[in-house]
Amino acid sequence: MIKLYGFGDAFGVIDASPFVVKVDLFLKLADIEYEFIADFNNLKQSPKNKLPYIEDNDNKIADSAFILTYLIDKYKIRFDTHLSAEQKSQSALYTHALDESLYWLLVYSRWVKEDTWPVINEVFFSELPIPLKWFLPNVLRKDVIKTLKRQGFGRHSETELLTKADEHFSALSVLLGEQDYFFGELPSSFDAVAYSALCQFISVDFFNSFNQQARKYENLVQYCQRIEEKYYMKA
Ligand SMILES: N[C@@H](CCC(=O)N[C@@H](CS)C(=O)NCC(=O)O)C(=O)O
Repeated sequence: MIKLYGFGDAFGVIDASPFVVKVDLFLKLADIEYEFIADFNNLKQSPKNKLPYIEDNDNKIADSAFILTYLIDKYKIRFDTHLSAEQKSQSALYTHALDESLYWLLVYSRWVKEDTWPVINEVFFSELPIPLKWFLPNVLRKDVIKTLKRQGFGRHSETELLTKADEHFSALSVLLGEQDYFFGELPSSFDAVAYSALCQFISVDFFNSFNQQARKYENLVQYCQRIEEKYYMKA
């Protein structure tokens, strides 16, 4: 059976990483049996030192995008066949927008925002032994701040970053409209991507300005609830 390696549930969602949630939901949508192995230490065994990765017999595949491509090819997943060539191209570009732009805004909103960092510190690091928990969280936080500076978003003000985040939420809200899924009545692989990004703002159990901005879009909130009722048995 396929093994999916992630960090584990946090803030009321099944994983703190959108990329892990993406693969998890994809496996559910594709009706592929798998075992979810949640442990922060999975990072050490990951071929790319990031999570998620999967193991399928002797194959280890890392990176959510490559994992989805692997699963689609190997298990002949057909749930994107109702998409036109144009919609498939849109799905590819939207995925890059969420994975490579909205993701960094999520990172900022959790690791840098002064009002949210204490929540993250508590949830991620409270079980670390002393003296590790006295210094490791701050070392890691400094490293994330440096990464964001290099990536570029760390040079913007919080107001500018919130505006950028809202551009993603607003665009997703328009794209979804009144539909059940992003490309109509049936789910596609983009729904795994979209839900995985949105749930990290909408379904989590804390209330910073980024989360609250996403929650202003009623159809996105309902979309997350629909997916959770159907695939995560949340009422
Ligand atoms: N492009 C990768 C990104 C994976 C990724 O960035 N994972 C983060 C968690 S959200 C991680 O493992 N971070 C740990 C680290 O960088 O040490 C994917 O799509 O899987």
